[in-house]
Amino acid sequence: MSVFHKDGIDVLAKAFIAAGTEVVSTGSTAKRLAELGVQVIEVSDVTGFPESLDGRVKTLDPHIHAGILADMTNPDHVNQLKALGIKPFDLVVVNLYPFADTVRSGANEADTIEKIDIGGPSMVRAAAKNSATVAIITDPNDYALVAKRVENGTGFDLEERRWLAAKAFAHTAAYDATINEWTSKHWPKPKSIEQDEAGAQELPHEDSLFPAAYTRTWDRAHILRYGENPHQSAALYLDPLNQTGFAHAEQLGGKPMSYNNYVDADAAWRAVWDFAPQIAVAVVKHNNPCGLAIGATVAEAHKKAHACDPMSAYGGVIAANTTVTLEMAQNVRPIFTEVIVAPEYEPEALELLKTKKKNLRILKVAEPPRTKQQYRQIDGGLLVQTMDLIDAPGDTPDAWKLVSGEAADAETLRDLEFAWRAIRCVKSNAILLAHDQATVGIGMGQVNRVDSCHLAVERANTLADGANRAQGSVAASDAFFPFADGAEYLINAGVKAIVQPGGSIRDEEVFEAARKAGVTMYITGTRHFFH
Ligand code: 93A
Repeated sequence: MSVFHKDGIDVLAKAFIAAGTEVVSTGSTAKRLAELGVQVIEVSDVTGFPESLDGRVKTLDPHIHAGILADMTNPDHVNQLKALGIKPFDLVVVNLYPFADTVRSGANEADTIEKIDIGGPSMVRAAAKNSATVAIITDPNDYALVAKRVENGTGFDLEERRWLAAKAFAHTAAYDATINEWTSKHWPKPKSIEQDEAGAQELPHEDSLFPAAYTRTWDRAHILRYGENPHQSAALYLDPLNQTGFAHAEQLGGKPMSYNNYVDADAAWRAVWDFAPQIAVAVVKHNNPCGLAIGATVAEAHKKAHACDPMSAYGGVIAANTTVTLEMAQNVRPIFTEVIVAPEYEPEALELLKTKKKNLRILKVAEPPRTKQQYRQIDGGLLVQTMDLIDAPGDTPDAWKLVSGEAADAETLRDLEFAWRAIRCVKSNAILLAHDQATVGIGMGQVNRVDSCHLAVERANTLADGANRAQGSVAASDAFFPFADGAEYLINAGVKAIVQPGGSIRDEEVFEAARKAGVTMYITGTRHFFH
């Protein structure tokens, strides 16, 4: 028995004492077991070798490993062990050095390396390989089960030992993958090797941006009630190296999160942080914003975001990038909302939401998003890309090129920049109309850009009071206009300025349509497709 975390070992100790089990153990585990009254044999007494090199060599010894690996159903192994004077083990209990915890704690490199367990996984893998005669325990949740089997003297049967072995291999695989993730991030391929690799393929992005995509490990958090639809099963897995991200949100109220809640709330959470340090609120439905705004206060930002499309906001998800105030909570109260996510809540705001909106899932997330890679499974493969963050060249107005009309005044430019940032989270093809740093009409997810233009204008102009919000608004397009028709439609609807990537072979026709109408048009050179 060799465990880093000593929690729960009293249960085992009691069983070992009751059964008169002979226990071999390492340094501090042995000490703890002895304190609990177990007759324990120090590992160095078995190996005849002191625990050395600051504990790096404790159990790495044939006296231990032959005892674990001997298949006692094989007479030859039995004879060899006898000749060597080595006793076989029936049970191995190991709890590895906490590598992921150490990385998360911000430990320096030397301390992190020291927490790479070598002897532990060797014993785990040896015992798992030899499930024919050895039971391997790596999960403290199984201690009670071990105690039961030890106390009643039955031990584990073969089927049980194989299941334990499968669990153990999953454990060491995940452990190594986490180490791999850390090392590939911190120890990238050096220039010296790249230069010496004859004919090395030039990669457009640095290899180290994709640490261990295929061997990435995720800890299963819990099974979800169902997936995107009730007939699909689903689970949430957590990144062992990021315990503060959105997936680790603290839930302060409401029903359990559903699969779709996670998808939408994560999208909303990402969207609002694209505007930091400004105060922003997003209302998201089906992974698309139906309102997004910046405000002087969070309540104002929410009011503006909600006003974009009050009908669609029904049953939506709300995200704020700052503390939710009582004023905002009061405004949210009458709106049917699935999830609210924010870094913090005023106590009175939280109280109001918890008591007056019992079904509202209230999430608190410690940190802005920092995920750098995105994965998408395809049949027989996995696509990996770096995340689309709003920091590409071309994302700020100083990098834009004026191709039509007069340079925008400060207020228009502010709205254009807002619209450009907001377009990042709208599913393609995306056209977004904005006014006063708030969306007023969003056309999303259409298979041609003109339809998105129609939708954005229609949404802008379908408020109950008959307001024509397209008139005098600014527009952003997530990718270039392939033809002039989309831009013309926006111009005819009264849009006063447009920002778009440019790059179409018909750019000149598009620019010309804007020039003819005296509409300001900027090109960014960057696009923000989102599928
Ligand atoms: O440094 S090690 O890789 N070298 C070893 O030989 C070894 N044997 C067990 N780490 C080793 N262990 C690990 O020590 C176990 O996996 C466990 O996490 C820990 C228990 O040490 P102690 O009983 O002194 O707390």
